[in-house]
Amino acid sequence: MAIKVIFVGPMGAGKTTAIRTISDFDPISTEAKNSDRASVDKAFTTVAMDYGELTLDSDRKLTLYGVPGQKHFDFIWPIVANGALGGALLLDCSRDDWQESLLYYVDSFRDLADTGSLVLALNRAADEDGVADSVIQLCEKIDLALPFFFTDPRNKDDVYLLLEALAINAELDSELYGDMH
Ligand SMILES: Nc1nc2c(ncn2[C@@H]2O[C@H](COP(=O)(O)OP(=O)(O)O)[C@@H](O)[C@H]2O)c(=O)[nH]1
Ligand SMILES: [Mg+2]
Repeated sequence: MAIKVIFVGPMGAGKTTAIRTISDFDPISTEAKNSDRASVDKAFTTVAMDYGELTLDSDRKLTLYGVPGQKHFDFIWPIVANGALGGALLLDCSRDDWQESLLYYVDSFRDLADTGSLVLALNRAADEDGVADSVIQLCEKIDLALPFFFTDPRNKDDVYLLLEALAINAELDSELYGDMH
C-alpha cells in the first residue's frame, strides 16, 4: 500500500531537503520549464515537483511529494493534495514573512488542516519561544490547533517526527469521525 504525504511551503523552506533526508533514493525532481496552464496534465509534468519514497515494511511505503511553492503554481496544489494522508507545511522562520506564509499556505491547504493532517515544520527559528508564541496566536486567530515542531529538514529524526505526528492525527481523526470527511 502506498501512503501519500505532501511537503508544502514557500521556496527555500526545505521541502526538497526533507524528502532527500528520508527517501530510499535520491528524490526525482522535475524542472519548471513550461508556464502553459491550459492543460493540467502537461503542467503537472513540467512544474518543479519532488518525488521520493520511504519503505516502511514489506507492504507499506510512503510516497513523498514536494509541492512547488511558488504561488503561480497554486492551481496544482489541490491536485497534489488529493488523497494525501497528510502534509507538512515547512516554514523558514528566519524570513520576515514567515507568518504571512503560514496563513497563506494553511488557507490553501485548509481541507488538510481541518482534518488534523497538517503539521507545521518550523525551520531556522532563532527564537523558538517567540516563534511558538506567534504560531499559537496565529492559530487562535484562524481557529485551528495545528501541531508544530522545530525542525531541521537535514535531520532524519526531525522529519520522522513530522511523519509520526501526521500518522497519529490521521488515525485519531478516522477513529473519531470515521468517513465523515
Ligand atoms: N541551516 C539550515 N539550512 C536549511 C534548513 N532547511 C533547508 N536548508 C537549506 O536551505 C536550502 C533550500 O532548501 P530546499 O530544500 O531546496 O528548499 P525548497 O525550495 O523548499 O525545496 C538548502 O540548501 C537546504 O540545505 C535549515 O533548517 N537550516
Ligand atoms: Mg525544492
